[in-house]
Amino acid sequence: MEFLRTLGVDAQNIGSSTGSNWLESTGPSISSYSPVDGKLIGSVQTTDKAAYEAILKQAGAAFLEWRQWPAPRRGEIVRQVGEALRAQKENLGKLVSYEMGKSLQEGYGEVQEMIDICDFAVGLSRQLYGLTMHSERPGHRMYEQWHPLGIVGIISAFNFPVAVWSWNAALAWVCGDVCIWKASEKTPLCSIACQNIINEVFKKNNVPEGVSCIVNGGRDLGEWLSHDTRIPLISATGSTRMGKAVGAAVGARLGKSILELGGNNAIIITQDADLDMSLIGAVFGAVGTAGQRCTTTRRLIIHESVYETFKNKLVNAYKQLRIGNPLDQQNHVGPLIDKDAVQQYLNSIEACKKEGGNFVVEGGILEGEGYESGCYVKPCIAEAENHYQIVQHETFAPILYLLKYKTIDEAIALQNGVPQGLSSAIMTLNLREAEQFLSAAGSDCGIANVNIGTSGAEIGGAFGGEKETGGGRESGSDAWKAYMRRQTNTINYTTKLPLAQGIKFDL
Ligand code: UN1
Repeated sequence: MEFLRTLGVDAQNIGSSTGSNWLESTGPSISSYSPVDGKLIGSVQTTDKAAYEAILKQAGAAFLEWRQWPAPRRGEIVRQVGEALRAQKENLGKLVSYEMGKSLQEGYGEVQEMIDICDFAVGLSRQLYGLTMHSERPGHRMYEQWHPLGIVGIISAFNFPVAVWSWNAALAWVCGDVCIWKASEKTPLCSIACQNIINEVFKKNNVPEGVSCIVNGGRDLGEWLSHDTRIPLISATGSTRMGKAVGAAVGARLGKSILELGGNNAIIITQDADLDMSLIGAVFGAVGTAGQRCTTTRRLIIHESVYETFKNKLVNAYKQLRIGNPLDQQNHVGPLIDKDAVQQYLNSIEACKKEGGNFVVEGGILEGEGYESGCYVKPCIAEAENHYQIVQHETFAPILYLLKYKTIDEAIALQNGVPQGLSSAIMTLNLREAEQFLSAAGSDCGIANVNIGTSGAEIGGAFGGEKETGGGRESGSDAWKAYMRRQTNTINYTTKLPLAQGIKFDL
């Protein structure tokens, strides 16, 4: 496969890097098998303690230099990273699709998100604004500045193996920070490919060695990063269980963290919804990325008057889904990431049945030609109740739960009645319902949409959610502020020293 060679991931790779330097490590190697066909793609060497220490040292040294580059010049580097990604969109999109298993369209879409965040960050590099405040004292000026923070540790998940890193890295770089990225051990080759792509840009521009580092490995590496006081900010994406461990470790040393964890996203389909439009949003939301997005639609909360009609539309639509090799653009749905994920999918179906769930579209593993990897499953739909334990839980698989409601208050309560709070949506042409859903008494999620599904957020908005989703925000809006330290400056240009709050203090 030509794209593997072009991206430099076809052979045995070393997995630890400070940029152009690939470090020797004695760590055990991780083999990356494609869920598409079960074949070995390549392998990486995990980072051992010595390589980790060398990386931390180099990153620390790079920061001292990089923080002094003017932000717009750092932006220029990120602009060139965006260009390099444009040139490699096809290859990198294919690798994402092959190593992770999402459809090729979604693989390209993921690289497009990387390009978009680079463009966003370039503009941002001239807009890292602080406020000017009016001092209560005469002849004083008060204002605030945003300064670079230091080393940012990025822990990313398998489901967005390249985009989530770039949301963090592009912002961190224009903010003057340096990054150490630990990719998921399920998609390590994506991290090698990205490092290879940006290395050329960095070398050409004499960017200090250490501005972009990668480490590879499992839980150990995550723990080293989380406990390391040399890393002021950890940005972690993944399960709530992982996030609680990272959040506790970083919190115990009073570091900062951005946590982007599980979702249990619902679409409310009201009696005033455009049902055809709702159908596309619901089906793409539920089966896209084989149900492995944080923003995947897991629950549909449907008004009783349109419940049967919409259920039938869904059942028909599911019959038309083509499941198979995601690199073949005929197919809508690819495989799950691995056999563990398949087992969890099966367990969840069992659990749902035990609690009384009624499957209107049955699930199951696909077998036979093209399905040899054992990771292909059928997207399924169950009528269920919100209080079922399994409905309260995020299963990273294409299982969709149907819930019925009578009043909009009840629908909003169901939508909010889960431990997670990432993405939410309402399908309605009724202004009152839409506004109620978006109000302070409406959806409790970080993302709330009207007449759009739950997945497929643009990079321009802040991305993240509340409750067990972790509370962090990445990507657009003013998410950049988390990557900098705020400094309040007060300057006295008089010959007197008046104290704040009118305090008198004479010697
Ligand atoms: C994730 O699943 O971790 O909104 C991120 C979306 C994508 C990002 C998902 N833009 O579905």
